[in-house]
Amino acid sequence: MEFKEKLRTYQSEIESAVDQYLPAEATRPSRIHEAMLYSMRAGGKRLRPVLVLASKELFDSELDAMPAAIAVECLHTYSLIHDDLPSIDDGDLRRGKPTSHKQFDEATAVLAGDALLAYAFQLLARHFANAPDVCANLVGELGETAGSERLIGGQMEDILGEGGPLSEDTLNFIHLNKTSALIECCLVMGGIIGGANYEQIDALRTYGREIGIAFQIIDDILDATSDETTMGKSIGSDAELDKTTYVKLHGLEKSRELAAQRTQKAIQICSALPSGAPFLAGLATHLENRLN
Ligand code: GRG
Repeated sequence: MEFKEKLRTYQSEIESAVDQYLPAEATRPSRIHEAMLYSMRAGGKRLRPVLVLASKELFDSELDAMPAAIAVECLHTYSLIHDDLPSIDDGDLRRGKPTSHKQFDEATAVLAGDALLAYAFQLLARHFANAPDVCANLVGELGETAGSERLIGGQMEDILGEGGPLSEDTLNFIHLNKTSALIECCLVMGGIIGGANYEQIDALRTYGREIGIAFQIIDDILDATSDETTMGKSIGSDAELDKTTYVKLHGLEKSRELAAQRTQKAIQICSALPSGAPFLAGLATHLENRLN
Protein backbone atom coordinates (compact mmCIF):
# COMPACT_ATOMS: atom_id res chain seq x y z
CA MET A 1 0.00 0.00 0.00
CA GLU A 2 1.29 3.44 -0.90
CA PHE A 3 2.46 5.62 2.04
CA LYS A 4 -0.39 8.16 2.12
CA GLU A 5 -3.05 5.48 1.79
CA LYS A 6 -1.48 3.50 4.63
CA LEU A 7 -1.38 6.62 6.80
CA ARG A 8 -5.06 7.34 6.10
CA THR A 9 -5.98 3.73 6.91
CA TYR A 10 -4.21 3.90 10.29
CA GLN A 11 -5.83 7.28 11.02
CA SER A 12 -9.35 6.10 10.23
CA GLU A 13 -8.90 2.93 12.33
CA ILE A 14 -7.76 5.14 15.22
CA GLU A 15 -10.76 7.51 14.80
CA SER A 16 -13.17 4.57 15.14
CA ALA A 17 -11.25 3.10 18.08
CA VAL A 18 -11.51 6.33 20.13
CA ASP A 19 -15.25 5.79 20.63
CA GLN A 20 -14.83 2.05 21.00
CA TYR A 21 -12.30 2.29 23.87
CA LEU A 22 -13.37 5.38 25.83
CA PRO A 23 -16.30 5.45 28.27
CA ALA A 24 -19.53 6.68 26.60
CA GLU A 25 -20.62 10.28 27.19
CA ALA A 26 -23.67 9.11 29.16
CA THR A 27 -21.48 7.36 31.76
CA ARG A 28 -21.94 9.11 35.12
CA PRO A 29 -20.73 11.82 35.66
CA SER A 30 -21.47 12.64 32.03
CA ARG A 31 -19.71 16.03 32.14
CA ILE A 32 -16.27 14.50 32.63
CA HIS A 33 -16.85 11.86 29.93
CA GLU A 34 -18.14 14.53 27.55
CA ALA A 35 -14.99 16.58 28.17
CA MET A 36 -12.70 13.58 27.66
CA LEU A 37 -14.42 12.64 24.41
CA TYR A 38 -14.60 16.28 23.23
CA SER A 39 -10.80 16.57 23.18
CA MET A 40 -10.19 13.00 22.01
CA ARG A 41 -12.65 13.31 19.10
CA ALA A 42 -11.34 16.69 18.02
CA GLY A 43 -8.89 14.93 15.74
CA GLY A 44 -5.34 16.05 15.28
CA LYS A 45 -2.79 14.16 13.26
CA ARG A 46 -2.91 11.01 15.44
CA LEU A 47 0.85 10.76 14.99
CA ARG A 48 1.53 8.96 18.26
CA PRO A 49 -1.03 6.14 17.85
CA VAL A 50 0.03 5.74 14.21
CA LEU A 51 3.60 5.19 15.46
CA VAL A 52 2.47 2.46 17.88
CA LEU A 53 0.55 0.61 15.14
CA ALA A 54 3.26 1.01 12.48
CA SER A 55 6.04 -0.05 14.83
CA LYS A 56 4.13 -3.17 15.98
CA GLU A 57 3.37 -4.11 12.37
CA LEU A 58 7.09 -4.49 11.64
CA PHE A 59 7.03 -7.69 13.72
CA ASP A 60 5.02 -10.90 13.85
CA SER A 61 2.74 -10.91 16.85
CA GLU A 62 -0.84 -11.91 17.45
CA LEU A 63 -1.35 -9.15 20.01
CA ASP A 64 -3.59 -6.19 19.11
CA ALA A 65 -1.73 -2.88 19.43
CA MET A 66 -4.83 -0.67 19.22
CA PRO A 67 -5.49 -0.39 23.01
CA ALA A 68 -1.89 0.84 23.42
CA ALA A 69 -2.34 3.25 20.49
CA ILE A 70 -5.44 4.73 22.17
CA ALA A 71 -3.62 4.82 25.52
CA VAL A 72 -0.82 7.02 24.12
CA GLU A 73 -3.38 9.28 22.42
CA CYS A 74 -5.17 9.65 25.80
CA LEU A 75 -1.87 10.61 27.43
CA HIS A 76 -0.96 13.02 24.62
CA THR A 77 -4.42 14.63 24.75
CA TYR A 78 -4.13 15.09 28.52
CA SER A 79 -0.80 16.88 27.98
CA LEU A 80 -2.38 19.22 25.40
CA ILE A 81 -5.41 20.01 27.61
CA HIS A 82 -3.12 20.89 30.52
CA ASP A 83 -0.64 22.75 28.30
CA ASP A 84 -3.51 24.99 27.11
CA LEU A 85 -4.67 25.90 30.66
CA PRO A 86 -4.61 29.57 31.70
CA SER A 87 -1.74 28.89 34.13
CA ILE A 88 0.43 27.31 31.40
CA ASP A 89 0.07 28.50 27.77
CA ASP A 90 -3.45 29.98 28.04
CA GLY A 91 -4.51 28.71 24.59
CA ASP A 92 -7.94 29.37 23.08
CA LEU A 93 -7.83 27.00 20.13
CA ARG A 94 -6.71 23.37 19.84
CA ARG A 95 -7.31 20.90 17.03
CA GLY A 96 -9.44 23.58 15.33
CA LYS A 97 -11.83 23.88 18.28
CA PRO A 98 -12.07 25.89 21.52
CA THR A 99 -9.69 24.46 24.11
CA SER A 100 -11.18 22.31 26.89
CA HIS A 101 -11.22 25.10 29.50
CA LYS A 102 -12.94 27.45 27.01
CA GLN A 103 -15.53 24.87 25.98
CA PHE A 104 -16.19 23.65 29.55
CA ASP A 105 -14.42 25.43 32.43
CA GLU A 106 -11.00 25.30 34.02
CA ALA A 107 -11.88 22.76 36.72
CA THR A 108 -13.43 20.40 34.17
CA ALA A 109 -10.39 20.75 31.88
CA VAL A 110 -8.00 19.90 34.74
CA LEU A 111 -10.10 16.85 35.61
CA ALA A 112 -10.51 15.73 31.98
CA GLY A 113 -6.71 15.81 31.60
CA ASP A 114 -6.22 13.90 34.85
CA ALA A 115 -8.84 11.33 33.84
CA LEU A 116 -7.24 10.76 30.41
CA LEU A 117 -3.83 10.27 32.05
CA ALA A 118 -5.25 7.66 34.43
CA TYR A 119 -7.28 6.02 31.66
CA ALA A 120 -4.14 5.48 29.55
CA PHE A 121 -2.75 3.14 32.22
CA GLN A 122 -6.13 1.48 32.81
CA LEU A 123 -6.29 0.60 29.09
CA LEU A 124 -2.84 -0.99 29.16
CA ALA A 125 -3.47 -2.92 32.36
CA ARG A 126 -6.84 -4.28 31.21
CA HIS A 127 -6.05 -5.11 27.58
CA PHE A 128 -2.63 -6.69 28.03
CA ALA A 129 -3.43 -8.65 31.21
CA ASN A 130 -3.06 -11.94 29.31
CA ALA A 131 0.53 -11.07 28.35
CA PRO A 132 1.92 -10.03 31.77
CA ASP A 133 5.52 -9.32 30.66
CA VAL A 134 4.36 -7.19 27.74
CA CYS A 135 1.90 -5.43 30.06
CA ALA A 136 4.53 -4.63 32.70
CA ASN A 137 6.97 -3.34 30.06
CA LEU A 138 4.31 -1.14 28.44
CA VAL A 139 3.22 0.36 31.78
CA GLY A 140 6.85 0.90 32.80
CA GLU A 141 7.75 2.56 29.49
CA LEU A 142 4.73 4.87 29.45
CA GLY A 143 5.04 5.67 33.17
CA GLU A 144 8.69 6.64 32.83
CA THR A 145 7.92 8.76 29.77
CA ALA A 146 5.06 10.63 31.44
CA GLY A 147 6.97 11.37 34.65
CA SER A 148 9.08 14.09 36.20
CA GLU A 149 12.30 13.25 34.37
CA ARG A 150 10.76 13.24 30.90
CA LEU A 151 7.44 14.87 29.81
CA ILE A 152 6.83 16.77 33.01
CA GLY A 153 10.56 17.50 33.42
CA GLY A 154 10.67 18.99 29.91
CA GLN A 155 7.56 21.03 30.59
CA MET A 156 9.00 22.27 33.93
CA GLU A 157 12.24 23.48 32.31
CA ASP A 158 10.19 25.06 29.54
CA ILE A 159 8.24 27.11 32.10
CA LEU A 160 11.41 27.98 34.05
CA GLY A 161 13.00 29.21 30.81
CA GLU A 162 10.25 31.70 29.88
CA GLY A 163 11.52 35.23 29.46
CA GLY A 164 15.20 34.35 29.59
CA PRO A 165 17.67 33.31 26.91
CA LEU A 166 18.32 29.56 27.02
CA SER A 167 21.43 27.63 26.06
CA GLU A 168 21.26 25.09 23.25
CA ASP A 169 21.77 22.39 25.89
CA THR A 170 18.68 23.48 27.87
CA LEU A 171 16.61 23.82 24.70
CA ASN A 172 17.62 20.29 23.70
CA PHE A 173 16.74 18.98 27.18
CA ILE A 174 13.29 20.56 26.92
CA HIS A 175 12.49 19.11 23.52
CA LEU A 176 14.09 15.72 24.07
CA ASN A 177 11.73 15.33 26.99
CA LYS A 178 8.66 17.42 26.27
CA THR A 179 8.25 16.33 22.65
CA SER A 180 10.59 13.47 21.70
CA ALA A 181 10.01 11.34 24.80
CA LEU A 182 6.42 10.36 23.95
CA ILE A 183 7.22 9.88 20.26
CA GLU A 184 10.12 7.60 21.20
CA CYS A 185 7.89 5.76 23.69
CA CYS A 186 5.24 5.04 21.03
CA LEU A 187 7.79 3.32 18.80
CA VAL A 188 9.19 1.33 21.71
CA MET A 189 5.69 0.31 22.84
CA GLY A 190 4.95 -0.96 19.31
CA GLY A 191 8.21 -2.92 19.45
CA ILE A 192 7.36 -4.39 22.87
CA ILE A 193 3.94 -5.56 21.62
CA GLY A 194 5.53 -6.95 18.45
CA GLY A 195 8.26 -8.82 20.36
CA ALA A 196 11.22 -6.82 19.01
CA ASN A 197 14.72 -7.77 20.20
CA TYR A 198 17.02 -5.43 22.12
CA GLU A 199 18.80 -4.04 19.01
CA GLN A 200 15.48 -3.40 17.28
CA ILE A 201 14.09 -1.58 20.34
CA ASP A 202 17.24 0.52 20.36
CA ALA A 203 16.82 1.39 16.67
CA LEU A 204 13.14 2.29 17.23
CA ARG A 205 14.11 4.54 20.14
CA THR A 206 16.79 6.32 18.14
CA TYR A 207 14.46 6.77 15.15
CA GLY A 208 11.86 8.23 17.56
CA ARG A 209 14.36 10.64 19.09
CA GLU A 210 15.41 11.93 15.68
CA ILE A 211 11.90 12.44 14.28
CA GLY A 212 10.85 13.85 17.67
CA ILE A 213 13.46 16.61 17.59
CA ALA A 214 12.76 17.25 13.88
CA PHE A 215 9.04 17.46 14.76
CA GLN A 216 9.73 20.13 17.39
CA ILE A 217 11.99 22.16 15.10
CA ILE A 218 9.23 22.14 12.45
CA ASP A 219 6.72 23.11 15.16
CA ASP A 220 8.88 26.12 16.09
CA ILE A 221 9.11 27.07 12.40
CA LEU A 222 5.33 26.77 11.96
CA ASP A 223 4.70 28.73 15.19
CA ALA A 224 6.71 31.58 13.66
CA THR A 225 5.44 31.39 10.07
CA SER A 226 1.98 29.77 9.87
CA ASP A 227 -1.50 30.89 10.92
CA GLU A 228 -4.10 29.64 13.40
CA THR A 229 -6.53 28.36 10.74
CA THR A 230 -3.91 26.14 9.12
CA MET A 231 -2.52 24.98 12.46
CA GLY A 232 -5.87 24.58 14.25
CA LYS A 233 -4.29 25.87 17.47
CA SER A 234 -3.24 29.14 19.07
CA ILE A 235 0.14 30.12 17.67
CA GLY A 236 2.69 32.88 18.22
CA SER A 237 2.85 32.18 21.97
CA ASP A 238 6.59 31.42 21.71
CA ALA A 239 7.33 35.01 20.66
CA GLU A 240 4.76 36.42 23.11
CA LEU A 241 6.32 34.59 26.07
CA ASP A 242 9.80 35.41 24.74
CA LYS A 243 10.59 31.70 24.62
CA THR A 244 13.87 30.42 23.26
CA THR A 245 13.06 28.27 20.24
CA TYR A 246 15.17 26.72 17.48
CA VAL A 247 14.06 29.59 15.23
CA LYS A 248 15.13 32.21 17.78
CA LEU A 249 18.45 30.47 18.38
CA HIS A 250 19.37 29.60 14.78
CA GLY A 251 17.03 31.50 12.42
CA LEU A 252 14.61 29.93 9.92
CA GLU A 253 17.06 28.67 7.33
CA LYS A 254 19.41 26.91 9.76
CA SER A 255 16.41 25.46 11.63
CA ARG A 256 15.13 23.91 8.37
CA GLU A 257 18.60 22.45 7.80
CA LEU A 258 18.67 20.98 11.32
CA ALA A 259 15.23 19.39 10.80
CA ALA A 260 16.42 17.92 7.47
CA GLN A 261 19.55 16.44 9.11
CA ARG A 262 17.50 14.79 11.86
CA THR A 263 15.06 13.44 9.26
CA GLN A 264 17.88 11.94 7.19
CA LYS A 265 19.33 10.27 10.28
CA ALA A 266 15.91 8.78 11.11
CA ILE A 267 15.58 7.44 7.55
CA GLN A 268 19.02 5.80 7.76
CA ILE A 269 18.07 4.04 11.00
CA CYS A 270 15.12 2.40 9.23
CA SER A 271 17.55 0.11 7.41
CA ALA A 272 18.23 -1.63 10.77
CA LEU A 273 14.52 -2.50 11.09
CA PRO A 274 12.63 -5.40 9.44
CA SER A 275 12.28 -4.90 5.63
CA GLY A 276 13.82 -1.42 6.01
CA ALA A 277 10.59 -0.11 7.63
CA PRO A 278 9.42 1.76 4.50
CA PHE A 279 6.37 3.28 6.19
CA LEU A 280 8.50 4.78 8.99
CA ALA A 281 10.99 6.11 6.43
CA GLY A 282 8.12 7.72 4.48
CA LEU A 283 6.66 9.13 7.69
CA ALA A 284 9.92 10.92 8.57
CA THR A 285 9.82 12.81 5.26
CA HIS A 286 6.07 13.42 5.57
CA LEU A 287 6.59 15.04 9.00
CA GLU A 288 9.44 17.21 7.74
CA ASN A 289 7.15 18.61 5.03
CA ARG A 290 4.04 19.00 7.20
CA LEU A 291 2.05 22.26 7.19
CA ASN A 292 0.22 21.76 10.49
C1 GRG B 1 1.23 21.24 31.36
C2 GRG B 1 0.86 20.28 33.67
C3 GRG B 1 1.12 20.07 32.26
C4 GRG B 1 1.27 18.83 31.82
C5 GRG B 1 1.43 18.49 30.46
C6 GRG B 1 4.35 17.38 28.47
C7 GRG B 1 3.29 18.25 28.89
C8 GRG B 1 2.80 18.01 30.26
C9 GRG B 1 2.82 19.19 28.06
C10 GRG B 1 3.42 19.41 26.73
C11 GRG B 1 2.42 19.42 25.64
C12 GRG B 1 3.07 19.92 24.41
C13 GRG B 1 2.47 21.12 23.77
C14 GRG B 1 4.15 19.31 23.92
C15 GRG B 1 4.87 19.75 22.74
C16 GRG B 1 4.76 18.73 21.67
C17 GRG B 1 3.83 19.15 20.59
C18 GRG B 1 4.35 20.00 19.52
C19 GRG B 1 2.57 18.75 20.65
C20 GRG B 1 1.58 18.94 19.58
O1 GRG B 1 1.48 17.68 18.95
P1 GRG B 1 0.72 17.48 17.58
O2 GRG B 1 1.07 18.59 16.64
O3 GRG B 1 -0.79 17.63 18.03
O4 GRG B 1 0.99 16.10 17.12
P2 GRG B 1 -2.08 16.92 17.42
O5 GRG B 1 -3.22 17.83 17.83
O6 GRG B 1 -1.93 16.83 15.93
O7 GRG B 1 -2.18 15.59 18.08
